Amino acid sequence: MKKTIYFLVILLALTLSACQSKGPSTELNVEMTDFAFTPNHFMIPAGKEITVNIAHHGSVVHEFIIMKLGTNAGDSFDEDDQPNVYELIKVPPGHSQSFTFTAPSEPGDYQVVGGIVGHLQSGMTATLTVVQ
Ligand SMILES: [Cu+2]
Repeated sequence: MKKTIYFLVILLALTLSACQSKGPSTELNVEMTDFAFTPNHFMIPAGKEITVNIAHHGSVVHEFIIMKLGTNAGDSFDEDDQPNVYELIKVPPGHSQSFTFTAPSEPGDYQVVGGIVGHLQSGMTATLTVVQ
């Protein structure tokens, strides 16, 4: 009997943690390294205030740029991409900081990139899915 209860408790814990990682969240935890975002897919609810907790483990400045819906930075982020920026967060190396922004009101997949020269090409890219 004890074993059954133990098993059920573990099962419940696994189910709860699985649900949490799948649904949209108003709190994003992002790890920055040279040169990646971990995780590289996020899901947030449209129009809500979002908190981004960034843990920067890299050795150079990194950015977390959310591109406007329907746009992407292409092969590299440059001057032409500036008007398509929805939100830009810049983090110096060794800093772990929290930021807030308002989620876009339109559902869809938004591209996230590192905007510093060479970072996008090196793998700093992610997808932000906005759901209604
Ligand atoms: Cu970067």
